[in-house]
Amino acid sequence: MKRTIRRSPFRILVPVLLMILTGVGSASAFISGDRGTTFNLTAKHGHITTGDGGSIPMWGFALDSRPMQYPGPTLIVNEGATITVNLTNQLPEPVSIVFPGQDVTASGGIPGTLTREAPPGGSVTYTFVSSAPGTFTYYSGTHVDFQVEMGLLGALIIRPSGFNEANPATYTAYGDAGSAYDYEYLFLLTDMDPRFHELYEFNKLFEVDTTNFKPAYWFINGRTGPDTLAPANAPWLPAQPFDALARMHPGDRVLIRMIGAGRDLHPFHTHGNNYLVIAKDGKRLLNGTTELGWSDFTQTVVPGKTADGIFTWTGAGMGWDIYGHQQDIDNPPTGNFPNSEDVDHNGNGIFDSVAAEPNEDPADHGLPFPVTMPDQLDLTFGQFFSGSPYLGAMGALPPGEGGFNAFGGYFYMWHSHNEKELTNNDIFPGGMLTMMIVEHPGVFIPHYENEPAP
Ligand SMILES: [Cu+2]
Repeated sequence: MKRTIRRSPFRILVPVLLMILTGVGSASAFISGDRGTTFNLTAKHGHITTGDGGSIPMWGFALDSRPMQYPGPTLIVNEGATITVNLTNQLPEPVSIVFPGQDVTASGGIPGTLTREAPPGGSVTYTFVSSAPGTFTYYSGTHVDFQVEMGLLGALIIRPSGFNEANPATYTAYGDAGSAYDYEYLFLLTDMDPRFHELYEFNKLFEVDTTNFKPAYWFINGRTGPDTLAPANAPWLPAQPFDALARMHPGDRVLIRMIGAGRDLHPFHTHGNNYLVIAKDGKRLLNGTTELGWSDFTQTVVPGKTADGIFTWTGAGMGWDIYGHQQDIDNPPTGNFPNSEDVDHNGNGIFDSVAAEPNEDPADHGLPFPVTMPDQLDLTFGQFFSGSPYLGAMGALPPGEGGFNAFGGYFYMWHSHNEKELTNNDIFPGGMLTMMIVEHPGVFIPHYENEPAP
């Protein structure tokens, strides 16, 4: 299926240049992580970057010989496997890992309060059987108030049996049809009081009092806004490999996995639509086959807990045809186009589709855009508006406006609804803030790494 939106060369060139600069639109549409049954993690020192240009000393987990990362590697395993995590400690105090929800056997190392620990320079091994699918977290079980603050945490995702990454038709979170999805995204939420990190950097650990917690940074997947929108593995964020940009088409079922991995709770809020909460703490909300999930638009993401939601957006209820089918926008939609029902409204040789899109709200099909667009001189635009109100279409914008919207999608902010958390050290906007983009059905969004475009 070929996409052939007609645009002037100028209108294509400017967005493409800005995409290269910003990376928006090229983010992963899947959860970046490490697959396997044995993981060799090292607890070590490193630095991360914040959206206000800060550099924060951190402790974090690294896989094999890779640098420390924040959060730690996302461990993606299959249901029923025996998982081994070997932890080596390069930090100046004992470190351990707890895996809430897993029945863990620890061996080696030294005894600790919650589990066995790796002493400085030493190691410890944890094994467990990944007995049930779901969204889980892992974090340090030693000196927790400080070590979690410093970054010793990560996500654990257990795939249900029958899951095949290369076949999106097998995608479910919990093995049942109610948890089936097209795309999945991780939102691991953390917070940070940089003063503790500065005291550590200046060798004043004895002055750290974590009861006096005043966070100034809030993270999604280890990044503050606007870095959340940069691509996964962006070279300028070497210790923060995960993006947090969600992309979908109208009608797609999108699994959102939320993890409270910091010290504070955060009301994570989706614009665009409600979603169905289908699981808590890796447990599917079912009574037999009866769905116990509820519809919501804000999830209170609590430290140590996880929640899963299924989000869908079709444009239903907008009150106008989001594809502009009866308008002359020279925007050929997908499929067998043009066909007999399509019309060249203004006779310029470019056909406009009249047929409804697969997930389109029939009540809105063909309805005109309800207002007259104000004159451009009377508007401010920002960087996310394509210049056209129609999905997948681009329009003219004044010089310097737009540019972050490569495919004429609709942008919705997904963010902490504690508005203070939308800052980087008191600078707005930033913090726990990212975007969801609804893309035209013809825009290719890969389901997995290196999926070939059709
Ligand atoms: Cu909002």
